[in-house]
Amino acid sequence: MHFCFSVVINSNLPPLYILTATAIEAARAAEKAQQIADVFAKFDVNDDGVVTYEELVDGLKRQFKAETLDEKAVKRLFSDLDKDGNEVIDASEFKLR
Ligand SMILES: [Ca+2]
Ligand SMILES: [Ca+2]
Repeated sequence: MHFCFSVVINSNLPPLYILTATAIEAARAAEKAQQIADVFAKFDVNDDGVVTYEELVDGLKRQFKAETLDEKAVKRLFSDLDKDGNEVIDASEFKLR
């Protein structure tokens, strides 16, 4: 313990701190990836690995408990997410903020 403290105090870039920070970053990134995967799975109802426009609409309705949605806004969201323009959103394109 004493050694750890002296490392932290004596160095401008304490290795222990960097290690801890990196581990926390990695854990956060993993957690975020997991959260995105969870949300993606909720939208991908038929579990074929892609979210169609219909699945996005249904998913958003469930998410926001809405009967109707602003179709223009959903279309814009869909085309924003569908980066390669193949009319489906795959997991790598799926990044709701
Ligand atoms: Ca699907
Ligand atoms: Ca796509």
